[in-house]
Amino acid sequence: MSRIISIERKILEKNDIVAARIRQRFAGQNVVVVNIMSSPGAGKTTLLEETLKKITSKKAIGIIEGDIATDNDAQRVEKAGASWVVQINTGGACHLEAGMVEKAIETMPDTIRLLIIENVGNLVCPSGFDLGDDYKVVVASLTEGLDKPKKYPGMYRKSHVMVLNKVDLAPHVNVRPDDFIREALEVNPALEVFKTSATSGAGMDEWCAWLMNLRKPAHA
Ligand SMILES: Nc1nc2c(ncn2[C@@H]2O[C@H](COP(=O)(O)OP(=O)(O)O)[C@@H](O)[C@H]2O)c(=O)[nH]1
Ligand SMILES: [Mg+2]
Repeated sequence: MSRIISIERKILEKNDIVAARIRQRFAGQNVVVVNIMSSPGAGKTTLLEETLKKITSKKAIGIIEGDIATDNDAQRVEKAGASWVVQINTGGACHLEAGMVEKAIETMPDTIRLLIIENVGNLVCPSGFDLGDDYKVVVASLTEGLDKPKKYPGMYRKSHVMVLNKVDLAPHVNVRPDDFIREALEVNPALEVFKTSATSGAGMDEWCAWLMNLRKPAHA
């Protein structure tokens, strides 16, 4: 049993070394890195497509897509106007690791000021792996049910921001957005919260304004 624990620690230590390297590289270039995480289907790619349509003319945005298989999401965000896109296929792994990101950014042009990473859909593993990011965002969907922040506290504790998406479905799923937000804040009172519907456009202006005004934080 102790052997399993020490292997896990070694994997995480190796990941942290690479993440520090990524953070150092982007600190020098003043590139802000945002790591977007959620369960599968919460609406990460739709949120990114709508975000890109609104702000890509004002800022050069690079996207790294993480999925177990397919390049569907890379195609979607490319069509929506991303300046540079790489699709990572993990081939089975349920999260991205810093080594995958370091490889992906080898071809990233210097013009990119904001790099958004869409992690593999999963509410557990992605939050355990530092990708050299500055901000972690959890996209929650109202359809997941009220109990998810407390069932998956690691994800909510590690995140700086929660985007509560699919608020347009509130009448159909018996979950009030404000109740979901209260549950999430009980897990992490420091969360900054946005309420969105990526399909109707509600709340998108506030979320896009936050992204546009991001500054490189002091850690970097
Ligand atoms: N009603 C509604 N559906 C949404 C919203 N955002 C995304 N969807 C739908 O949810 C499904 C999954 O979205 P996708 O962006 O692929 O999720 P991802 O797996 O987190 O990237 C798609 O059918 C989207 O059209 C939303 O705000 N409201
Ligand atoms: Mg997606």
